[in-house]
Amino acid sequence: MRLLLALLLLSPLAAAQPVLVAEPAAEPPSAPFVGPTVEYAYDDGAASVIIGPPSSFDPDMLWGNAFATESGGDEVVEVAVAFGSTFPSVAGGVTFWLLDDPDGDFDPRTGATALDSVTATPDVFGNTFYRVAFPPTRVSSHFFVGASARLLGGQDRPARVDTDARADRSWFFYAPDIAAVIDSLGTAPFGTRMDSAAVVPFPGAFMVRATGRPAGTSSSAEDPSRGAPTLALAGPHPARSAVALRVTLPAAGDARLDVLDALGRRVARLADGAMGAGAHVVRWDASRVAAGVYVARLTAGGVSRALRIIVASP
Ligand SMILES: [Ca+2]
Repeated sequence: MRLLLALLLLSPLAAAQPVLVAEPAAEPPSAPFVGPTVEYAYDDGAASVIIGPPSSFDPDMLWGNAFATESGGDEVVEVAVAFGSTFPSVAGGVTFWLLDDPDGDFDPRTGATALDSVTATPDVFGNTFYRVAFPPTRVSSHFFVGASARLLGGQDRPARVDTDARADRSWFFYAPDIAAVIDSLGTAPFGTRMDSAAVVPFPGAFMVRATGRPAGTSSSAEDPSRGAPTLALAGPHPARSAVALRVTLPAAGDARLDVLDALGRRVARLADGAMGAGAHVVRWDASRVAAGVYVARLTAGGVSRALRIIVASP
């Protein structure tokens, strides 16, 4: 437990940040949807503690909340996170994750798999939420939303904790590459629930929220049945070891997804056969290929799509 204690570096905000940066007065842009929504949140909008890694290592850190899906909110369209003002100091942005966790235990280490992710660079800090629009994504009875980033140990403290709020549904992880363990968070080298008295000096809820709406209310512009097959990145990029690709098919049919190296040689075949209509996240384990540029090629519905992928050194 002494080791685990050393892995956590938590500071009262007042002590860590004697001078807070000014918060911008302008509201961040709102997400492009209208209609009734469900707001998932545990915090009350004011954090008293910020969390980051200790100076002994520079990890990927993931922090977020587990929620039970509410009626009328089973299609997640937005994730919102409030950041500590000591962030960011490493280029690469923040990855915002949505995981489905149907086993109902509010524990993302068991049974949770990533549905989608969006990478962006926050431009607001403090108790102002940075909002990220998600492709409308259906969740089951329970889900987990979080943010991950590559952090400088001892310097970055991006995760804001509301110590007035319940702590038993907030989770905190370190890993060398979060994307590589996102579908099996139980294997992350370090993970804790935020009410664990042994390792969490300041229990509370992370300021990580989600917005849901009734499933099936997608506008025609978002309807995957319109248009041609598409291929897009669905995870952090450049990738280090795990690459997530989002394939969207307007109609069910045969689809083939290959990865080619810079010389056009096939290095992986990720799909070859029947695939249903709609969006699918397909993962490529790039841990055994050399760093460099690759091309993902999707062939479906009589058309071909290519997407450039950069695999970074681990
Ligand atoms: Ca679970």
